[in-house]
Amino acid sequence: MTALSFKLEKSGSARTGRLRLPHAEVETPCFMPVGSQATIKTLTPDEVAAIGYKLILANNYHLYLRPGTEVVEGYGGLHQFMGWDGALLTDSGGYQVFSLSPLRKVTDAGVTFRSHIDGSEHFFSPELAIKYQESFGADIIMALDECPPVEGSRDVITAAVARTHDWAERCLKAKTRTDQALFPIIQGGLHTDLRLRSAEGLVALDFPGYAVGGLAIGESKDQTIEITAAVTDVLPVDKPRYLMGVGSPEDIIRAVAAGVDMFDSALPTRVARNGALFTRQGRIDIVNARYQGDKNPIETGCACPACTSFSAGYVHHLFRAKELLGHRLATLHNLYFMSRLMADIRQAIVAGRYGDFARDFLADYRPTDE
Ligand code: PRF
Ligand code: ZN
Repeated sequence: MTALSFKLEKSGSARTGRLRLPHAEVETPCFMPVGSQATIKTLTPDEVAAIGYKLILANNYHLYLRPGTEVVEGYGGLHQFMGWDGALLTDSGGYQVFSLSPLRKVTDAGVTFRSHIDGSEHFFSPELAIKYQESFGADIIMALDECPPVEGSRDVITAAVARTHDWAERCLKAKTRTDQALFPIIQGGLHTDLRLRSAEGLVALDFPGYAVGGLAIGESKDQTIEITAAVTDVLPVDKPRYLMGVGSPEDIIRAVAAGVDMFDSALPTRVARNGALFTRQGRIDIVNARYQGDKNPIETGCACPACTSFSAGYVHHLFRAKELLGHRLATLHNLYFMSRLMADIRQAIVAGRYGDFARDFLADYRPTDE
């Protein structure tokens, strides 16, 4: 079985395509909900599938630490463990080691880190990151990378690019399963020349797809898009491009125009649990007193399970009363919004009117700082 095939339906700077994976066929550009701990928080797999998702994310760092690779292996892999029969992508844990671990030491051999759960010491090498991700069995697995801070010196970022390249090569060699696709991660901070060096070096190794990492970590939105566009420019047109950790509706709209096919972000689910709900006009705060007694849905015309059965005033009440159903309905609404947004994006690209679609969307949508 080939692990991945990608067919462009409409090419151009904004593209649509069809991504065939062992567990699903996915239309791109796509958004992948984040389930780091083998759950899209508050939802069952059936609910995630019902609002339009066929490919979701899990995380090697979280699942290696808890419940551990042997436990998941005992179920025959992550699909069986979590009861999800769609496609899965696991992130290598490279980024989480840098963002979550209280202490870490990176050498060419790998990264030694402490668990954010119990402080215990662990080690990831490129080979181990592959071994663990092979035991989880996701359709797409990610190479171990070093994600330096954007404010890092040029020397630090140059070294991270070299190490990330070396690690990607070692991941490729360590891989044994033929039913998983391995994507490497392009780093290089905000330095266009380092980004191109990273991208061109990884392209020469011929992977089935490429990820852009090290962005959306504190730089301006204009910088995120500028670097992304520079990188996609040197990537093969016939392979999927994945922009990691992006993001917000307004960032996705612009990154699609820069040629990105895949996105993931915990933002829609995380802010939902704070009562921040997406609408075409921007995010609303459902906890605000103005929604008390409101008999309209969260967003008029929204076909999500929350908007078709409940009022904004009821969801407001659930948040005020700290009832868990509020978190569930808010999550369903935001993920449905993202799924619908991606479908609208694909439709606009196919119709050759993406430029107008993006302009109209951005004119209506009031962005939030986060
Ligand atoms: N590397 C990995 N995962 C990631 C990132 C990265 O740079 C980012 C950066 N936004 C999100 N997730 N491995
Ligand atoms: Zn809704």
